[in-house]
Amino acid sequence: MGNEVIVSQEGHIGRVTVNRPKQLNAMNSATRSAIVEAFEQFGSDPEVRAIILTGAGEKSFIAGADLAEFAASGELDSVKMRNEWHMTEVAAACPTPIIAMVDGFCLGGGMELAMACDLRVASDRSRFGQPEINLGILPGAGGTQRLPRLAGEGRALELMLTGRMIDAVEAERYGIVNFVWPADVLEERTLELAEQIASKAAFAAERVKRATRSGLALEEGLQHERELFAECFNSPDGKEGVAAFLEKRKPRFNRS
Ligand code: CO8
Repeated sequence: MGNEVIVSQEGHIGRVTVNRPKQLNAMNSATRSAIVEAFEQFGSDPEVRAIILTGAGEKSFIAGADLAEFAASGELDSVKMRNEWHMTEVAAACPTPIIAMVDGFCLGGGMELAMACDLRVASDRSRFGQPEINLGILPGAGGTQRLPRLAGEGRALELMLTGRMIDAVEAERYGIVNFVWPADVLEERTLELAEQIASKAAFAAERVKRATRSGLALEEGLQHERELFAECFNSPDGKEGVAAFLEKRKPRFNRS
């Protein structure tokens, strides 16, 4: 698994830490596979009753997809995306409850992964956003489907159309985050929450999660979203947005 994702366990609590702090924990393909592997491993271990997903360092939870890898990837289609980005579905389907513990930037695919987890807690210095629109693409890892379900359609559209970042308090007000705590107690409070969940009947917890998820009828929406994402990603604006980020300049959009 390398050390880009650190997997550890303490008692009944499993922990998955994305460990690419120099890239603000942006996820490349290897990171995503390691996250999937960790969720599957913990999800099939009856000793593990709650999982914490977090990012290494004090600056970022996960700053989204690794844009350098994105820039190097060829044309995308929805099948390729499903194969490479199914970690959100794995998180949502994992029988064990997952808490996303956010300290710092929670952006793009990072926010989409957090939204696929069951609870989100954040330090007061965290910032959330779906900045894909700034890159000429869209939140293609479930964002267009999960954000409206958490925050409501109006707020979701506002965030996805402006690409603006919001702080943790606003994210809590929007319904994206369950709890906001000072950074110095984030760890301790999250562990308390995880222990509380771990102390309940795992059999029932799994079914609470499954029943809640099954009501969402996400599949059609996710497939539609993948198709639209691939169109954006393969478009000149999509290439321009990612290239501009890597070249540290403003993008020139609307190129056809
Ligand atoms: N990918 C790759 N590298 C990144 C990323 C990223 N997403 N974010 C930051 N980095 C790197 C920077 O390039 C920089 O590297 P270096 O030091 O080598 O120049 C380092 O991390 C530190 O970043 P900054 O210097 O930019 O730090 P700042 O504090 O100035 O800014 C920001 C922090 C605001 C977070 C800024 O880095 C930023 O805007 N990052 C990009 C965030 C972003 O746009 N995320 C969304 C990506 S798209 C996505 O996630 C789509 C998901 C859906 C996929 C669907 C299926 C295919």
